[in-house]
Amino acid sequence: MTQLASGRDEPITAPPTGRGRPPHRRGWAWLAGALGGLSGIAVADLVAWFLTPSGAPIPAVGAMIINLLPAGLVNFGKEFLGTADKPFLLTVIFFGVLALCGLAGALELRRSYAGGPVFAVIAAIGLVAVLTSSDPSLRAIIPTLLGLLAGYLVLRALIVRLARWLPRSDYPGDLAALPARRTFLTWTVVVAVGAVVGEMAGRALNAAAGAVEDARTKLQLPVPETTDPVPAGADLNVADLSPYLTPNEDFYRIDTALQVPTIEAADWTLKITGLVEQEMTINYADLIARPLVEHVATLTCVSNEVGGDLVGNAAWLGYPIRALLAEAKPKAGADMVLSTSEDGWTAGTPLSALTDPDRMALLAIGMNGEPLPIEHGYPVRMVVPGLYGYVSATKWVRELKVTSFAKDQGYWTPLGWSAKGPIKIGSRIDVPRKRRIEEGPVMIAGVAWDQHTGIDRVEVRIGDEWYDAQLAAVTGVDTWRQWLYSWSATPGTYEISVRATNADGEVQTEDSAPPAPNGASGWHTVTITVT
Ligand SMILES: Nc1nc2c(c(=O)[nH]1)N[C@H]1C(S)=C(S)[C@@H](COP(=O)(O)O)O[C@H]1N2
Ligand SMILES: [Mo]
Repeated sequence: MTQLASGRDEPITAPPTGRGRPPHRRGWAWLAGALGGLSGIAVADLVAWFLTPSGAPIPAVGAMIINLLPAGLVNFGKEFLGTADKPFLLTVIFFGVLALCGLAGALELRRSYAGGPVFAVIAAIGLVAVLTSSDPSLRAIIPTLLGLLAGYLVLRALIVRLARWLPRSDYPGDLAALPARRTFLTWTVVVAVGAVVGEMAGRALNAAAGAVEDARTKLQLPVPETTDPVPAGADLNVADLSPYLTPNEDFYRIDTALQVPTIEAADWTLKITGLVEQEMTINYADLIARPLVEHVATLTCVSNEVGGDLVGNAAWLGYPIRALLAEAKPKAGADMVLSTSEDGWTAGTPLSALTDPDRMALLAIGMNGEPLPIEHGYPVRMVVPGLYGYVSATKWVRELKVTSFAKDQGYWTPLGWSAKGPIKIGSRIDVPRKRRIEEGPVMIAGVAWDQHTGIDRVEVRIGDEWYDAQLAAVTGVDTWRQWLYSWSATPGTYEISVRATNADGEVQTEDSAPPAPNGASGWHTVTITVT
């Protein structure tokens, strides 16, 4: 018995006694199971906060239940409980899960691994819920999976120790049960404290992130003084062709942030420091009280491969950076602005691009008529037409330090990327998307860009012949331009390439270069078989 009580790798066995289990052990087993469940929920919530808010399983299950319930019942709940209906539902789910996990604990005590299926079923419901949510993604399943694993490991650890704790009354004079009991109780207390603290932290963090998102959606954007009205002919309305303005939810996202910074607009400030005559700090209210402009500009990532999709076009609402810099008054010797984000990421932008009266470099607060989405830099980011994002487009921006390229460098520069990153001429074939098509009239269409210079010509090569594409209208030189060529396709296999010419007459080079160190080049080419 001594060995059973203290052995580490004993299987869980029923106590060798005919008198059955004293009832209190069952109670402890339920508690152990519920603590396993709570640990699992805590881990899932913390991981969800870290990775993706839509991965938190309980709110997802709540939303799923509301969707599944008949509308009448949902409305009844709303009338009956008012705004408490959602918290009420979430509380019911929470304690329902803990009760089921308690059951899993009782089963586990009776037979090794018998609690596993109960945990698996609970997790499966959570997985279905996150995958059918309004914002489903593969990474949204990670919190629930890790929660399942952690929860079940905790349950096992507690039940194994509980099984070793044999009632002393069955073994008069055997003190071995005493350390076993102490071990189990110690584990229970440690797990309980850890799980409660973890879950409280997870909830607080998720709630804070949720509060920022709520505030964001309620924000009323000021009306800009000037806008770039999008001309009717900017969109050629070809099926599958990238729309002129990229919807926010389709806009590519690139950053080094593991956890998206969530900043309340009311807490946001921007410092302008360094080589300036007048250091200054501006807050959100000051910023949006200024005359704002809306400017359409295409953002491109230096990592974009030829034919890649790390490029998007949006109407940015913001305040010209040059106006702020004019107040701060850069000193002689400065040629760069090092912008720093909430998460410490930095970009080094040529000062000249930010003070250029002809270039609309913005501190942006809005994107396509909405407050900036959190993952695109809410509450404030930089957008500088003509420069790759890594040297200009700092999201969650908190500081502009006026300095020099000789003294400072942005995040990616020491990692092998050029200190300066003017955008290269680019063009892409979007349609046809299919590589095998039928003969007859076919639209070949795509987008071409050379921000801040503008695109004047796009040519398509089909086989050996070059053809001029039709160009769509644009708001100005800072955006991409749709192009279209209608082709009468006859059977055969064709290589189709595209090249653009900018407003300075520079033709996009055929020489192919990889993204590092200063952007990819070459002609986007696709092979199409016509049958
Ligand atoms: N804070 C922060 N801002 C950042 C980055 C980053 O990693 N952190 N990446 C930059 C890069 S490389 C690009 S291409 C653009 C992308 O902006 P988007 O995610 O809104 O498309 O953001 C820029 N701003
Ligand atoms: Mo980028």
